[in-house]
Amino acid sequence: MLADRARIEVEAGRGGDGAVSFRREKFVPRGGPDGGDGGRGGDVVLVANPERRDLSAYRSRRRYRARGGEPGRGSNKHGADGADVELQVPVGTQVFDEAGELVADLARAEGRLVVARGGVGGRGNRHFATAVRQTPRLAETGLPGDAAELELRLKLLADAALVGLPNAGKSSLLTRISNARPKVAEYPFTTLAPVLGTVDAPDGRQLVVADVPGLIEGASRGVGLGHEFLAHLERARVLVHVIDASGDADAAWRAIVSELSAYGAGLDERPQIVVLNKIDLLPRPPSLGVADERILRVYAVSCATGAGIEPFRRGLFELVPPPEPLEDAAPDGMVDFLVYRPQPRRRSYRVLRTDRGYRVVGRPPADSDELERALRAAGVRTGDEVTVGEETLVFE
Ligand SMILES: Nc1nc2c(ncn2[C@@H]2O[C@H](COP(=O)(O)OP(=O)(O)OP(=O)(O)O)[C@@H](O)[C@H]2O)c(=O)[nH]1
Ligand SMILES: [Mg+2]
Repeated sequence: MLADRARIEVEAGRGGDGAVSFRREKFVPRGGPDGGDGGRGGDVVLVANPERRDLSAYRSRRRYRARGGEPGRGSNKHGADGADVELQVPVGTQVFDEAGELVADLARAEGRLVVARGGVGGRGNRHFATAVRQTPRLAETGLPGDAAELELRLKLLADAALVGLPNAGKSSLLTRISNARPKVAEYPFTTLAPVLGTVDAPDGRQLVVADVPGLIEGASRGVGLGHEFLAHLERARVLVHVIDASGDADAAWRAIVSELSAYGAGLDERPQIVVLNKIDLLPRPPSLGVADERILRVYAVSCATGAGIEPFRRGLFELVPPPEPLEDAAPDGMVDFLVYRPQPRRRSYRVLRTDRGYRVVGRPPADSDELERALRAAGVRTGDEVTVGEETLVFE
């Protein structure tokens, strides 16, 4: 079954601490400070990978943490940056934050989104030398990395999508025209999750066609399998409306169109190719009684015998318009590189590590819980001394 949703927790790496160190040289009794800076923490990055089909990789594992930066060392040595964690997701993945807001849409192959930015490394003690303080016994701690809880949702990138009542023969049609082999059976709601198939034209063109579960009247209110699969249709440029022509084709057409319009998102305005299926069961070729400007063309086929399938397949290539360039496409053709900032972090204070413990400089947060979290994130443990302003406290 296609995994089209996943919830993940991401945490970027903490920046490495700056070092407290002094030069040691022969004949130089007191060398100057030479503590290097800590490395940056690794980012957590989503990468749109065209070889991924769904989000099943994120079903079993939910938490992803990037490595922290290494601490700085003596002799002005920088700590190494923490490695990034790259999470491969299918093209078409949308990212939502905890509030349910859409953060990004990875609609293009190789698009990248930094979902959690690594913390900056702390500065080493050489940055803290002044005329009066020539042997600074303090250095900055690294900043924590961003953390976020995200929901990933996959919207299939199909050129065309099959819609229709259950049992109309949508899966049979996809089997006829594409490489996909969805389950076909004589009972309604055989298809429970969307299936994609690739249709090849003799000239090498390819179309991706989605088979989605059948809709019934009331689907937009949650009847049957409901309408949640309709989200997958939003990106299809043409709908292929499959109708069992051995029944009342006009009524079937109206029922589906009213569900599409109840769903919204412009689905009911999408151009349609109507496929009247199961003509092997009819004495005469059927015709559709509705005339509607959304209907591009009507085909009569039999998925059972193969009659009419070839003209339909050719028509598909003719009627599906070429993809529109994405609005956000970079003008120079470069892949998107986006950064999602969960909470913009501009801190009014820093946490310094001293030889006795820690010192908070600047304007510390009024909220003591926030300060405690910041101290913990900086590596402060129970029993450590923390100086805030003029006060020195023991961290508990
Ligand atoms: N006689 C005849 N039967 C057909 C034809 N096309 C499909 N069927 C049968 O109709 C039944 C339903 O076909 P499916 O392809 O599973 O229909 P579906 O629209 O995908 O159904 P859901 O997945 O339940 O929405 C199956 O028993 C098929 O064998 C056809 O052209 N002629
Ligand atoms: Mg089906």
